[in-house]
Amino acid sequence: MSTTSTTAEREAVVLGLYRQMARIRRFEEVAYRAYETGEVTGTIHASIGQEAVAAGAIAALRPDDLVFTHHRGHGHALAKGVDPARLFGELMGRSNGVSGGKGGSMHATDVAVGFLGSYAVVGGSIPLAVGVALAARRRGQDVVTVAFFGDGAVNQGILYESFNLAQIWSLPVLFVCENNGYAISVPSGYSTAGSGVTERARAFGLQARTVDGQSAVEMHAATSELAQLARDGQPGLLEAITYRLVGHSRGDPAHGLYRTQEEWDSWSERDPLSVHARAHALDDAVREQIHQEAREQMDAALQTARDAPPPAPEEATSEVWGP
Ligand SMILES: Cc1ncc(C[n+]2csc(CCOP(=O)(O)OP(=O)(O)O)c2C)c(N)n1
Ligand SMILES: [Mg+2]
Repeated sequence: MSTTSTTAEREAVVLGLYRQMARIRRFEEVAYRAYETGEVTGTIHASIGQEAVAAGAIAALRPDDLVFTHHRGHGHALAKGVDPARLFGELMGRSNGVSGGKGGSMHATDVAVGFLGSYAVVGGSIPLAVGVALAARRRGQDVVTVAFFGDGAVNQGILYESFNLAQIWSLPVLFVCENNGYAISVPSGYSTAGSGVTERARAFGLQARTVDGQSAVEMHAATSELAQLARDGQPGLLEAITYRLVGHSRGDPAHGLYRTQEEWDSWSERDPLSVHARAHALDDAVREQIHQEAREQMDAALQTARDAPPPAPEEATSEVWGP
């Protein structure tokens, strides 16, 4: 939010961020149920607990800015404007899916809204974003490209090749590391040497900040600042400190064998929806109305996906590679 925005504009942003987080939360609760009953056939990874990162960061971008994400990417897709019915369709292998129902959760792409895809390969989103930022600049397009990835990607060599090229070519790219402390069951402190990805990015000359990933407003403010710098040719990195309140994927209970109940409880008190409601004194009735709308929207979206036919067999190889 800029310092010149009016109170009404600020209130609209605050409510908009809560609404977006409630939509993402509900989408994933519904998707997870459909996954457990077998309606979603491929694997999915829920971002419950991490919604402020997607909602805050993407609300600070312009509609024509571009987003790449990783395996835990439903929130980024929805915040970027992907229709939830088409995202459910993708998860359920239906023809209305954003990738024609042939990709699933980790190969969902919707170019029309600037959502350039979710990627299963850890770190896969990173070099693609740098390439797209280079292409956009060469075409004279005034857009910022954002790559979301997890802390599990910070020891992939490609991240540092990407930092380097982004910096020497002054590319309009913003890296957003969602540091939820674990790569599956491995704590980041076990696998990552030194002081972490923010310091590593600074060593390349990038503008880098560590942000409270449980605060949608902080994510919004930091992204506004760094996206503007990226637009002006100064690439950046945000390290969002966050936590997933669910297991890594199916078969991993909420806090798993690798996280203590105490740790989970303390992060649960910092659930991003509660943090936001407390920080902005959101009325219970207003919150309930927003959650009710999210429930209705996601139930209807699920039904639309259920009603869509599966992809036609003759479409099996179309649009799998190139147009
Ligand atoms: C190159 C590669 N290695 C291993 C895997 C298996 N894998 C899937 S998710 C994951 C952990 C990723 O952790 P992180 O990047 O922190 O994201 P989070 O799951 O915590 O959101 C791993 C190792 C993979 N998909 N790609
Ligand atoms: Mg992680």
